[in-house]
Amino acid sequence: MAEFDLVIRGGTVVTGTDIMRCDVGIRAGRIAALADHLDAAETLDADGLLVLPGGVDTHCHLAQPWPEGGRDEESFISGSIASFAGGTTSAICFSSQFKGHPIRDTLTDYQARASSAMMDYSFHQIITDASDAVIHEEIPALIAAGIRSLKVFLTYDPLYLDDRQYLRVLSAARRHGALVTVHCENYEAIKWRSEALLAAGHTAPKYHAWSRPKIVEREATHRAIALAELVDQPIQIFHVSCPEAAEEIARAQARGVKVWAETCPQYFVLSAADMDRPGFEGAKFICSPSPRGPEEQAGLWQHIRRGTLDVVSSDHSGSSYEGNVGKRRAGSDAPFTKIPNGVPGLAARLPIIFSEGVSKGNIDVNHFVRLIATNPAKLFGLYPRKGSIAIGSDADLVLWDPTKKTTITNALMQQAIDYTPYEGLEVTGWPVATLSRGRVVMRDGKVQAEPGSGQFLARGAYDMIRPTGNLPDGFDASQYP
Ligand code: DUC
Ligand code: ZN
Ligand code: ZN
Repeated sequence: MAEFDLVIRGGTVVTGTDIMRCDVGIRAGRIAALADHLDAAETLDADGLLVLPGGVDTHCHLAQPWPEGGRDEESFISGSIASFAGGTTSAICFSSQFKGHPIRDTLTDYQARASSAMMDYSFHQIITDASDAVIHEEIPALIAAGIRSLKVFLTYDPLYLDDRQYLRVLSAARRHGALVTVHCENYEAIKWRSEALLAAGHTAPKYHAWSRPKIVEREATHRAIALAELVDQPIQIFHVSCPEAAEEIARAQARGVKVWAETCPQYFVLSAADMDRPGFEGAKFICSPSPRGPEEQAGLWQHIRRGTLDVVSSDHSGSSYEGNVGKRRAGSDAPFTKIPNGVPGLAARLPIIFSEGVSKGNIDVNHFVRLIATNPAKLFGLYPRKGSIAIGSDADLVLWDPTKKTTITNALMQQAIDYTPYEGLEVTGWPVATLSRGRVVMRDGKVQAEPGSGQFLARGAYDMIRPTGNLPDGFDASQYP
């Protein structure tokens, strides 16, 4: 009997810290050996290719229900196909609570939808209503069930939490052991500016960026951190779009606050100018925070190199451009306030960050692996099962051609959403095969996997999210919510 089920032969294995020319032996879905030469009945030739850990995308919206009816267009099946096409093998998506309703009203249905996934997956739980029952009963039950991260919005109707409600969520997370992830933009400031823009007749997509300048993100980032510091609760700031917000994070990190931060591909290759394309086309680029400009893009790379920003996820959130359920839901001349936010990026994430990062000399290949796989896996309690190439880890791997030049098209993204904001972007570096727990699920762009073959990743307690014990005056208010 062969010692391994499959051997990846002759590639260059890259982890978050090391580069090794060796074979990878896979047995029962896990990495069983890394060695000079391994024999197996079945081999996959990786000569000339990099062998990377499968991407871990800790921020994507799949089949997420909306309070006003409907749900995100990308299903767990189409989302898995896009993920495998782009070299991602695990994702954390969002179970949403509707204000005034218990979490369980939406969670059971969401779990049923997710069970069709082909990639491995977990959930963040969005908290929109910090009621006593949610704080004292539902959050502890969720955490016990392996959902170890909560998401809160400091803006967006009807998701937004005020500061007191946010504090209640932070303190519940501290008591029971979960990470809190935060969407940071100032609710009142955006509302006020949007009303003023509309009153002045400024309704086109480009005014989306005008309604939420960098200051509203910087202010909310500062506040999110300050309140987390008050409670001594670890947090991750989602989708940082500009160096001004990153500076707030860097200052807190320098004080020893447990705050981490992600950014996304859209903030490196899209800009506010894209929302000013002719007609309604600008709608394709509307997402929040807004894409900025070349100066901010350069500033974000600096914060990546400094380590302020240590995760790049996609924030895949899709609404098709054609038809009447996506970006045109409120009509083709809808004001920017009525155009759904979000851009798709599950398949584009790795190619864009490799190309803009490694191929253009902004970061080295180990840093790339840390950003797209190792750091997100560690921060969300999936490591070492996910996020690295090590004995005993799941054999989630991407065979990567670092020199292949590709022009991104929506067909290559293999997603349900009918457009990509990256259409025509040239990238250097492309996935040629993806393995999920030892199964070859993508080869030369062809995805093959059984719906339902993905596994739910229940997450237990882990060190990164333990509070520091540094309370401003020693008083642990989280015991008295
Ligand atoms: N911003 C988010 O925070 N989520 C989904 C889409 C978006 O643009
Ligand atoms: Zn968000
Ligand atoms: Zn999001």
